Amino acid sequence: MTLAIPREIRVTGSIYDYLVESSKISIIFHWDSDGIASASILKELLSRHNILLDFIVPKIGYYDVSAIDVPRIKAFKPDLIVVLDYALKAGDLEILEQTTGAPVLLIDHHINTLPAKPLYYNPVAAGHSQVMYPSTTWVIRELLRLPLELKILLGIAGDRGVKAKETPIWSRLKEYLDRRKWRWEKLVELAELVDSMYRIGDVEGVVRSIDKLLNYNNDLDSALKDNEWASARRLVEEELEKHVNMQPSEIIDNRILVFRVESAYYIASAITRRLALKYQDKIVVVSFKHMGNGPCHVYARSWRYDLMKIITSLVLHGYNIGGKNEVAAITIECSRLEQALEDMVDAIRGTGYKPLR
Ligand SMILES: [Mn+2]
Repeated sequence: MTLAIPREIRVTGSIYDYLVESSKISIIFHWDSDGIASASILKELLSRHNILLDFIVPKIGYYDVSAIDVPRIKAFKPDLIVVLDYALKAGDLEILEQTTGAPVLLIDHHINTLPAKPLYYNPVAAGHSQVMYPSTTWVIRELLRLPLELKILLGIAGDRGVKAKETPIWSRLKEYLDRRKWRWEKLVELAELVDSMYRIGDVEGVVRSIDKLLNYNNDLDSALKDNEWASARRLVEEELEKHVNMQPSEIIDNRILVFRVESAYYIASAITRRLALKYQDKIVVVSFKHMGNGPCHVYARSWRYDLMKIITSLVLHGYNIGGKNEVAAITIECSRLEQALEDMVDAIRGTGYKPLR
């Protein structure tokens, strides 16, 4: 499947030509492995040209234009802004364009509703299946017709983990892995290492990771031995260990276990995953308070019960919630955390505990 190349791009031949015609580009990228790998791919391509690049990490945990350092972009005066793997809503993208006066080139694969603009490349928002686009690196690969390499795989490993083996593109990945004699688990491990930078809240470390990936130049074994990533990973593991051994603060209907977690790290999703693995016949609900600038969350995850219905019911209550059958996550102002926890528990009880599948 190929993306239709929009008219304006076709004039100059390709998106690559469009990029290299710029002299200054601000690149806003998601703080996770896929975002970092995507930024790294662009840096590698553009560094061969005389283009000034400024890399910008949005405020971790937030997904709107207020998370972006717009004054910094204005001061840099780019002639193009590239947004990678970061699902801003259409209105926010418009604000970004209007306040900076620079066009926005968007490359992403998150579920989103976007107008059909020539510089918006989100095949999932354009109606293609999400399983065909497991990462933003995969979208970039297609757009720029790049050969498979470490950074492209890292994006997939970060977003899909071991589940990448269940996607339709797995056979293509497998062929490449066999040729390089790489095991997919090693790529998932690298993604864990790289993701540790944002989990400990090290924004500069996130930016440094772009260059680290470039310097490792497709050498997986060396990347896995990176000291800075490894020590961040150890900090994250210690923090997770600390919380995974605590007792639930409430048990409801003998099915719901409520945990209250406070951390200065961005581990709401990771800790919920660990606890759900430990209590596989229950529904784990984590009320997460970030002890810093981050957002608060209520997460629910289960291996046994279907949580899909609670998403619709909590959306009706006006919550900012996302998820799948096995997981639901509310992002909430910390002052409203207790109320959100209560509403999450009520919503789960309202489902009548329907088993998964
Ligand atoms: Mn992604």
